[in-house]
Amino acid sequence: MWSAVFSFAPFPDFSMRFDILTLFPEMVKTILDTSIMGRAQSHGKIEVFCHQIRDYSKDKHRKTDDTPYGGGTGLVMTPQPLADCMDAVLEQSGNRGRRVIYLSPKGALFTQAKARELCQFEQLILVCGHYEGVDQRFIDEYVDEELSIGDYVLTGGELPAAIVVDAVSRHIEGVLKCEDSYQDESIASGLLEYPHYTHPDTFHGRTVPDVLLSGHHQNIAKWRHEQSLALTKERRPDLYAAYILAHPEPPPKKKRTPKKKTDHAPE
Ligand code: 4H7
Repeated sequence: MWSAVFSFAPFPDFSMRFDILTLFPEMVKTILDTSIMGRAQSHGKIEVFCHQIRDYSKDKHRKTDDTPYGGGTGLVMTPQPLADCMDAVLEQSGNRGRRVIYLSPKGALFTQAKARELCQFEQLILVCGHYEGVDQRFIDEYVDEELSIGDYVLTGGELPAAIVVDAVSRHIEGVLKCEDSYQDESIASGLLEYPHYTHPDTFHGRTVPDVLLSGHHQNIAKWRHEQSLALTKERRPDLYAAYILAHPEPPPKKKRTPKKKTDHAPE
């Protein structure tokens, strides 16, 4: 009876809404309609809307870019289509706890901690720049936060936007199945993941480590942790140092020295 009532609930309980402003909406949509992000959308855990900035251009040729003031090479995205696109999104999506993010190599580094922080918002609006980027006046008026996914140069902010949606969505309840999230433990703890093996037990003459075939859960957990530690120490000394600081080794247990038996009572 209750389920019948709730199935007609007027408010869908979407956990998080993402709006992406871009000149190439199909590029982002294709990525986010696939695999786990696609499933999260069809299960109503996240909503993704891609908006074509060009649709808001008031130019007779639907232009969205122009030459930079002061000269120089390349084109800059003009503020009018971006601002009108943003105003339409803000109007559509009502009064929510939201954050407007501009993806650019000048932004603060996007990390796992930032992904966890951003999943608290009800809506993220992601602005993708192309060409030389967007007019600074649009950024000053609308953008809360500028983020970079890493120290490399890309042709547009579309892939970074898809990466932010993916990394943030993983923190929303119900997006990952139990077995998907289980794998997260080691990286979330600040260590790199241990190596994984599946069938067959011999492949091209290479065997699976014996401990994984032993069925001894405690030994397996210990082996995996040791592998994670060794790999992190070798490849990411920065992460390793932070991990060791946060997890100091417990002091070695003192050996108990048996009390000497005395004939007479202590004085
Ligand atoms: C916004 C501003 C993000 C978007 C400038 C975007 C790397 C990242 C872009 C630019 C991006 C990242 C302008 C940077 C042209 C490159 C030659 C698109 N690249 N461009 N420059 N690391 N590129 O998150």
